[in-house]
Amino acid sequence: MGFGERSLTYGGLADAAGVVARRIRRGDRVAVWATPEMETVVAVVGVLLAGAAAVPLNPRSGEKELAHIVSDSAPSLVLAAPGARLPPALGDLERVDVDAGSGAGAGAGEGVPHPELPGDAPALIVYTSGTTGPPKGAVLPRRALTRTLDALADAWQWTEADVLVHGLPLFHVHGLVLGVLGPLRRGGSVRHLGRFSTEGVTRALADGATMLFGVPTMYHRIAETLPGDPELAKALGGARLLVSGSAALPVHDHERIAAATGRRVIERYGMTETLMNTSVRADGEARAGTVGVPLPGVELRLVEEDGSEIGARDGETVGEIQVRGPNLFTEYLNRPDATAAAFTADGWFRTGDMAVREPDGYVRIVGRKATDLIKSGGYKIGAGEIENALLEHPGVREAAVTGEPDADLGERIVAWIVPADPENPPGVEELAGHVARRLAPHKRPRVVRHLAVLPRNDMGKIMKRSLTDV
Ligand code: MCA
Ligand code: AMP
Repeated sequence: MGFGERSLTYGGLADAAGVVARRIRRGDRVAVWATPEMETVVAVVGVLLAGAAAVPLNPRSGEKELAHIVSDSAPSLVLAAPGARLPPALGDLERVDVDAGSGAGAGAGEGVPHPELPGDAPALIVYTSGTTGPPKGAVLPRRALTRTLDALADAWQWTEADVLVHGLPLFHVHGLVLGVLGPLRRGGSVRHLGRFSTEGVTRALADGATMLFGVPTMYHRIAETLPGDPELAKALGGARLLVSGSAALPVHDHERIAAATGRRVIERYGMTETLMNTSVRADGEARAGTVGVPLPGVELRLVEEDGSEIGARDGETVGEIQVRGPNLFTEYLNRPDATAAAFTADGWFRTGDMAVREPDGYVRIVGRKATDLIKSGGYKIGAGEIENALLEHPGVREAAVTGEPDADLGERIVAWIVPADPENPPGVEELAGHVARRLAPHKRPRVVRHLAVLPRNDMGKIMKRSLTDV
């Protein structure tokens, strides 16, 4: 495992994580200050070794978001890299510094009990946005992690010989489960870039990495860079597998990358709550614009509005994707209402994603049920939580948030504001800073538009579909 110049062997990881595990009680919830560094991996592995559940925290979370996550998940302590500055919102939580070098393969982790745990014991609690209100904690059992990673190994012919490179954040499923626990489960290697850059990708692939994981924004930036960067084209051309996920990769970017490198990016489709559902297989046809076929163990169906199943595989009939399988979360922490609403009576999870199926079973996602969910840079962001944050600004009387198409981010967040003082409306910098400080920088509006009134229907509900820049 490598982060920049630093690296850790399996023996070193076992030792350092063993030292962490000794500080943790089985069954507890433990917060992890998830900076893109080695210490985050040691911390998460230590928590899992101890039989506890890790709650990864975005180190850029604002006060309000952090306060919510900490009070909702009630962790017994927070693990952090030495020297990391923790904000006041973490309050009185006991802090334990993680020493990634402890023992350094000398056996310091020996003697740590490896509890036998049932598959439904919680492993991770990952916070994810809904359409309204604060993010919900998806409780991911140990079984979901192992089953999804083994299914991906089958689909991607992923082995211990693979060296994965990526620059994904470590507080979401993509970077943490697929990007870190994935290579560890295979006994392979991972090189984390610290932060994504096309130079970092070139260097790692030229130096023997075999797989690249990224969100569409990263592949878009690669596609933009390729024409002037033959080294990048060569490096990508030599990779075994280029995988995109977390949002749709536009066909234009697929085609530009294929033309410049001779390699096709494959897409997989997942969700925080379900881990991975489908993928284009390494031995299958990489068809741009599709997310492939259901992974081993995953049942997938499309349903009509009334819940009836769509049997047709005509590439035309659109329905909501529902899934069932060992890859699913068990519940939203402290939210039995939301958990119940997320499942049908017979245990299918309602994804809210709309899709068609091709005659050969390939799934093509065509949209989303909720207009109040925005995918920007691969992050899922609820319009409601941004509206609430905006309404806490003294210069804002009314607010509505929408997502607009953006070539780089997929969608960009747009705030429609009725200012408290029309003579002196708050600008984009002011409101972006306000939201970034309270929630997180990726949730900040990129565009602010001022209106005299918000368009509402007879019921008083804001008509978001009429909020377009025309
Ligand atoms: C700008 N910045 C600010 C402000 N404005 N900070 C505070 N206040 C402000 N007002 C800072 C940002 O923090 C950042 O800092 C820099 O300016 C640029 O920000 P931005 O343009 O937003 O982003 P970016 O740095 O260009 O990042 C693009 C990205 C990122 C790398 C693609 O969006 C990303 O990492 N996305 C990955 C999302 C992901 O992993 N999703 C998985 C969830 P600085 O320059 O210091 O960084 S989905 C999932 O897990 C499911 C299961 C699935 O299917 O995968
Ligand atoms: P999150 O809640 O952040 O885990 O994001 C899950 C959502 O990301 C899914 O419900 C989809 O809308 C979207 N998503 C993930 N992978 C893909 C993909 N390959 N193509 C299109 N959408 C995707």
